[in-house]
Amino acid sequence: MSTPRPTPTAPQTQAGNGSVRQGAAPNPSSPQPVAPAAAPKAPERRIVQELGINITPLARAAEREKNPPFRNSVQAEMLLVTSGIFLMGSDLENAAPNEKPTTRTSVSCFYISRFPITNAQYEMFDSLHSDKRAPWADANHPVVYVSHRDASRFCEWLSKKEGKKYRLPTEAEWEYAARGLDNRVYPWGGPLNRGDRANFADLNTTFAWRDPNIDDGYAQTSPVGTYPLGASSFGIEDMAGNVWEWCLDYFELYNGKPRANPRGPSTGVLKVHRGGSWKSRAQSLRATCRGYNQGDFSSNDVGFRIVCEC
Ligand SMILES: [Ca+2]
Repeated sequence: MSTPRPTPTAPQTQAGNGSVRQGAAPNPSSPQPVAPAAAPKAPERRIVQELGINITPLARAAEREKNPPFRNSVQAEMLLVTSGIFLMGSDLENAAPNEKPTTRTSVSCFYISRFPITNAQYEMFDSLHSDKRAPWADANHPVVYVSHRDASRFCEWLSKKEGKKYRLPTEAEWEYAARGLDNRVYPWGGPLNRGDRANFADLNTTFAWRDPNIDDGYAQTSPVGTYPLGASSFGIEDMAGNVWEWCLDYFELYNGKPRANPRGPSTGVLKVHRGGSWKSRAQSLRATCRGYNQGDFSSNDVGFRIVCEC
């Protein structure tokens, strides 16, 4: 196993290693994108009709009643993300060009795992993968050294095992699960200025781009669930930092046209991953930041979480 470059997974608009612009921390006072209202008001109605989705509070309540959370056969907690419309991408000054323009996007409800898939869970599928565990990692650390194909095969195995439709999250599902209905910069809101929200390149690391003023407790990956205060509004944890997470989509640039349940191009080479990792600076942990790599790429800072269709 060759040692990967520090952050070969870095989003392509960067000069390198895990962030879009070195030292460009998000400004918490920056204007935020306008959040869509829970119940669509007049300006939203046309978009709601255009994207064909019911996002009223009553509809969301019905979805929650119909789709209670569950724990699956690999002991992954599956939490519901209710249908919604959000502004995908970012027009903030510190956003990368590939996060623009913002795009009105609808997503139908889905389950997503509360945490990234762990070593223990992945090894139920492929016991030999234990030989690839990172030397510092125990069973409860997120699995790494898994390619997009490996992650997809895990989903196929689980689907067959349970008779459900598991797959990787689409990039839109991932971003919506992280940002919620109020279009947060980080899953918890923001900014990232303390050590109890996410695992990134903090003072425990030796990277040149580390933040020497924040101690998140880990120099490499951390056990899943270490940062409950970093949960998104849907209760999904570890979305920012720890490991990049493969998404279903091939990478493409946004074009600003409203989209309903987008799945990316039908063909391509580069697969998207999201969320930043233990190697990344805070900037790359923003929920709109996009990384990508070839489907057979694997690294010690790229893992995945799973979606189950409702
Ligand atoms: Ca860290």
